[in-house]
Amino acid sequence: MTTEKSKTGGMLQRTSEEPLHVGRPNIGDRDGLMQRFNDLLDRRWLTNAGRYVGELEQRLAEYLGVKHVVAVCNATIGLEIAIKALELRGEVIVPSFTFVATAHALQWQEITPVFCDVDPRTHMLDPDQVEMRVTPRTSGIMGVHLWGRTCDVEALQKIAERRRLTLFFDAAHAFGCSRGGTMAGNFGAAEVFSFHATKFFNTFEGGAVATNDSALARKMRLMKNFGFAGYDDVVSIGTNGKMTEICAAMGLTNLESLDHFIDVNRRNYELYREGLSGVPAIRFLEYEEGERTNYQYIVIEIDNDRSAASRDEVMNALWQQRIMARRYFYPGCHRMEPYRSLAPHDAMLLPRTEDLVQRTLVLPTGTAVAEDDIQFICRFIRAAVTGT
Ligand code: T4K
Repeated sequence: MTTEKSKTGGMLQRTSEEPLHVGRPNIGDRDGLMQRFNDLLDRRWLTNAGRYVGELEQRLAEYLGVKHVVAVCNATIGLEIAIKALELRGEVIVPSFTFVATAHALQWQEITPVFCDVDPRTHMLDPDQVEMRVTPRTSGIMGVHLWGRTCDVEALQKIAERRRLTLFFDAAHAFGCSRGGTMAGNFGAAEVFSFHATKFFNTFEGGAVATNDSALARKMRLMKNFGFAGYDDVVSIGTNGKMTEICAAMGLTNLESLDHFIDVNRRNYELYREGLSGVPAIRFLEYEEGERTNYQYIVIEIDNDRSAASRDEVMNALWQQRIMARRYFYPGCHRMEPYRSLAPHDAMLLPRTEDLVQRTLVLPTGTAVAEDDIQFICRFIRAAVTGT
């Protein structure tokens, strides 16, 4: 890629027309994928307890070291099924700084998501704040592992035990991550992963609920298939949460390239760190030493008071270069409907979330992003933030 000085503010110009996305899908071995596609077409088995879904569930359970993995059509439905199977009701404490699916999965079942503030260092639930949001109506806590790190599981577990609440996790970002040497998938009553196209490990659309509770797993397996225990035998409420065979084929294929995807993400992360080091107005989200992580999001915070350009100005300038950086999770779930109308004063209780949504910027990564793309992005952001 070549670059040159532009007329405006010494900004650099990107010459490639190809947009750079935050969530370009990683795609494993295409020949292997096509073989699996042909095989499932030959067998004419497309969904409903297919061979590939069974194999994927087994491989995932081995990888995570967890007893049960229930594959689902996406993480949102996975969350809904877990919430229903855990018999939650009333209120559940969640962060507002998350993708809106976290809150919607509760509200969809007329359970109130009670938004709680986060630790500004990790962007995840602050246990002290959680404690303050417990009421007699609270039935659970849904921790969200953001960006490829796990939240403070131990502190949340203590609160849950003391207050007799159900603890479970939205682990949409945490596939392949560990805490204290234990893989995410083993914490709380259940953990829900997303395998959406934009996740570093994808099944086109998809997700999985992991649990070590056999009774819960059985219940969720029934629920994802309308409650059918056998032909003509419906034993519980259910929905259609099944993963298709074509999605499982993609998952099995991508699983074979998982280490490669993580290596590329780590390389990208290190390039960004190096390229943006020593800029006082930029804070990098760190990963935890000694833990496994997928490095799947490149998250920076721009200090609007110390930067020559605000976060939004930087993002808009990047978009003009076809670098589609995202300000996840702006403006916070509490400022989205229906939550904004249901609890209009929540913003006052969430000062750190309010601050974070103005500072955070997520940058392109994954196998579709090349080294010189990252070097350009870093030079561009550095110039915008330092005003040079
Ligand atoms: N909990 C959390 C914490 C989550 O982050 C999510 C989902 C969920 C729960 C629910 O999981 P799922 O039910 O989706 O399994 C995206 C994803 O759709 C969503 O899965 C993800 N989190 C969220 C953080 O990001 P959008 O609205 O930002 O997607 P979109 O279409 O703007 O795409 C993101 C980027 O990826 C763009 O830069 C374009 C690029 N892209 C996208 C697709 C779909 C591609 O290059 N190719 C593609 O095929 O939500």
